[in-house]
Amino acid sequence: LLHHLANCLYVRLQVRLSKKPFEKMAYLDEVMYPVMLTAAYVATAQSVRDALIERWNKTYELFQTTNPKQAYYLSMEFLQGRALLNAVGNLELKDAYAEALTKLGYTLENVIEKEPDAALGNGGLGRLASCFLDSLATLNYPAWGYGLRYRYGLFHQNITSEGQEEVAESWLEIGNPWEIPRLDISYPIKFFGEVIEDSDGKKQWVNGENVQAVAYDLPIPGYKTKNTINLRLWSTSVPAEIFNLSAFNSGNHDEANKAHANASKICNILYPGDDTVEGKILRLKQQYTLCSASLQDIIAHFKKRSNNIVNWSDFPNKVALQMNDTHPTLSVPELMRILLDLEGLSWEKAWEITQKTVAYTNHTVLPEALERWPLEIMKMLLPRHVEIIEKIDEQFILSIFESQHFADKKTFEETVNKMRILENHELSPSVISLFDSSREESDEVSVSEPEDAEGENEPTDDEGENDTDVESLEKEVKTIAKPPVAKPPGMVRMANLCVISGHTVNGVAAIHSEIVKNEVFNDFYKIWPSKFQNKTNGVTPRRWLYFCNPELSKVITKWVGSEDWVLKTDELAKLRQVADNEELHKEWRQAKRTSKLKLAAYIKEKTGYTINPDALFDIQVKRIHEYKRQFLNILGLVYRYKKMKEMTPEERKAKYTPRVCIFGGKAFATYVQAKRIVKLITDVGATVNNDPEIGDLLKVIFVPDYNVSVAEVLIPASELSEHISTAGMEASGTSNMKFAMNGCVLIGTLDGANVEIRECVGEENFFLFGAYAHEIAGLRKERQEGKFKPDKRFEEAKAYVKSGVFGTYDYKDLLGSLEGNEGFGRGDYFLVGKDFPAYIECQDQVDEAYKDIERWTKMSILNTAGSAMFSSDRTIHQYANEIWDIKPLPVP
Ligand code: DL6
Repeated sequence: LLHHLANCLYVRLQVRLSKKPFEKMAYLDEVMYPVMLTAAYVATAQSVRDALIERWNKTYELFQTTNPKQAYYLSMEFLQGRALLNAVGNLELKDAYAEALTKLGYTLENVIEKEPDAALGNGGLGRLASCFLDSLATLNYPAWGYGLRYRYGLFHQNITSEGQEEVAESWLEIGNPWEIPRLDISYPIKFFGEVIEDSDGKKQWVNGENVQAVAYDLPIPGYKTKNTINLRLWSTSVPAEIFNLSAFNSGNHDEANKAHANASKICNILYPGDDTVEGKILRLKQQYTLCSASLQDIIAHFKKRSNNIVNWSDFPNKVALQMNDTHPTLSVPELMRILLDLEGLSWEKAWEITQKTVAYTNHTVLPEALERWPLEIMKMLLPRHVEIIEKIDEQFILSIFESQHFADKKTFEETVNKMRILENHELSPSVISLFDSSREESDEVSVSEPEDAEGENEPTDDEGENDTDVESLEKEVKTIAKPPVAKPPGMVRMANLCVISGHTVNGVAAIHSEIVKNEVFNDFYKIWPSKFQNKTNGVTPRRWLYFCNPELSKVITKWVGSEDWVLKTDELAKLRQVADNEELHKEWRQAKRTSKLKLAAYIKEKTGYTINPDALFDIQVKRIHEYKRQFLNILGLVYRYKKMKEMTPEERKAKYTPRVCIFGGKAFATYVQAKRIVKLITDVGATVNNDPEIGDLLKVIFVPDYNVSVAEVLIPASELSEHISTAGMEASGTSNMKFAMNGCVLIGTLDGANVEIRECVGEENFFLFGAYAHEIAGLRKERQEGKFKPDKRFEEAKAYVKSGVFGTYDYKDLLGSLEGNEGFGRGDYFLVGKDFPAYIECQDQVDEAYKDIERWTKMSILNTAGSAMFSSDRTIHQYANEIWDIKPLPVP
């Protein structure tokens, strides 16, 4: 640290000694200061990292020598955000670092802001993985995370007059002082090639493209514990010998570099577009790299910890592998392949071990998000894995056949086709013949059965034959008349593979787990009810309250009597007893105001808009998606603005509470409708915010480039937070938990974790509106039948957008999605029109409630008090006890 700072001071001195005119010097200071600040950040991070490495080593040694059962969390996404504040906070060194930096002419706050966000994720799923790591380390569980080290994280979002613009996010530009490159730990990864069978009938996967996965370790410190676990991220390269030296020397540089370029592109970006075959191959390569490298690593640990006396039956007693959604599904055939082809186990043994080891978390019920990959592409890229998947599929079909009675072949085929892993794939001849022979047997039996008399009315053999003749003739004619229909391509349903292979399947909130059991995977639930569990998500109270909201944290600590709540969030419930205390109310509001002022300054800097810190701060931040219904929110604001314009200033003031409505979130680059929603929000903002008649009564702000660090500024300042998805579509949501913890009142539908949050904070402290999940299918049907009559106010809002008040952009395609009755993506599939009247009426209740500031403050306190169960510590204890069977192992 001193070395870096000395360098910076030296540069400063040189500038001063150069005796440039003052203005020039000031300019140089301006240029130099950010550079020095970055250097100060890197230096600070490196010194913290030293402490982390020491703890990391102790933890690793303990795991190695004790050999406990360990959980491995495989995820394509980890949304870590910044590490510095979290690390010094968890090590309880924040004050010491702040003091040291002040002495050197910096502030910890400024230094912290120099760290780029590690955005190796898209949204809730990735952030959940990161919260889980924090809790696993804090609770001393033996666990590691595995992911990919993307060169570019989730894109940086610029907001221009055209809407969202995506720019590559090169978070590694200044290096990553937190990571430890482990060039000593690498594993071979193969793609393509072919499968051969040796003379003993053993399968071998040969030839093809070979790359290597290299480990980069990120130490993850627990809070108030020495335990520091590992997030191992894989990067890809090629072994040195693969470099084509002769091609290079003969001037064919691109050819020489081809293998390198191919390998490095695997970890270039998160979620490369997959509309093309190349895109699909790249995504599958990413998924396979994660699974194969992690499993090779896990097996290497297992062998080392067993002192190389390997008892494979013991593997599930030592390893719990959690698949975070379906992206790591290839872990199943990869573990099977290793056990079968490399370790020589029988199919039965390998299958038993695999099933006991892997578990699957489902994070979405959206049909388009349940991954399916074209079989032909997978076969080309991973030929041996497809053989294994085919065998698992067949084994599953046979088990269905054996365990259930089917009235006829058609019912059997229908059931199997719904549930099997391979879609649009012929049943194998052995399955068909098994079915046919069993039918023959049962037919034979039925001849002698007395019930056969019931078949009296069936046609005689002769009649039957005649019928068949006519039928087949008809069929033939139809076939000639109709052009042949192209056969749909075979697909691999990853979720079905997960459900069939995993010992446990869990949803992420109570209502979501019910939908998983009763709708999405109902056929499986009927066969294996005990496989299905619920694990309501959680968030780490360290990052999401204690560190990001120090003002409120101080107030909480004072009123609950100690800082124990940071580890035992149940303590927060003590706030209930003092929720009416005026002194607490004053301190609570003061803390909120400090956060609001901070956010106001941030918004000024990023958008140029000035906002009133005394207005109600109403925030909706999350990925932009039609089901999350930012569209409902902005149409509600359009209606509000229209009404305001129709009133006299006095009427306006009497009716409306001043509000700052803040949006943030990224639209997937190819999701056109979501990008139109962003454009509409910014267009509405541009009109409303510059309307002198409206002034501070309404501001509509789009905060650009929403990410973890931006959330850390927004959430503490929020007073009302919007979780307004179409009921039944949001698996859980986790920002709803963060907002509630920070004393924010929620407005929302009965969806995802909203349901449980409302129960915990009290119905009177939650603004509920909208259709219920069980009504949605009926409401959609009603629409399709043309029975839906839209509310007049909804029509008004749409017409106001169409009128051009918010600019010249043509919103016909966006508004068009709310019209008609023709199914997905059209016909208002997300029921914005249906919920609109309830939503704006509920917002009127919010206005009223905020006018009574004591009532509002109490609601806010009760939200924090009721948020205890939404700590990821609770969630992790449940995973540990009910899925993984792992025990804490604290470093002494
Ligand atoms: O479970 C974490 C998070 C939930 O809170 C959100 O409700 C859900 O939308 C999100 N799911 C995904 C699904 N992605 N895929 N596949 O991100 O998971």
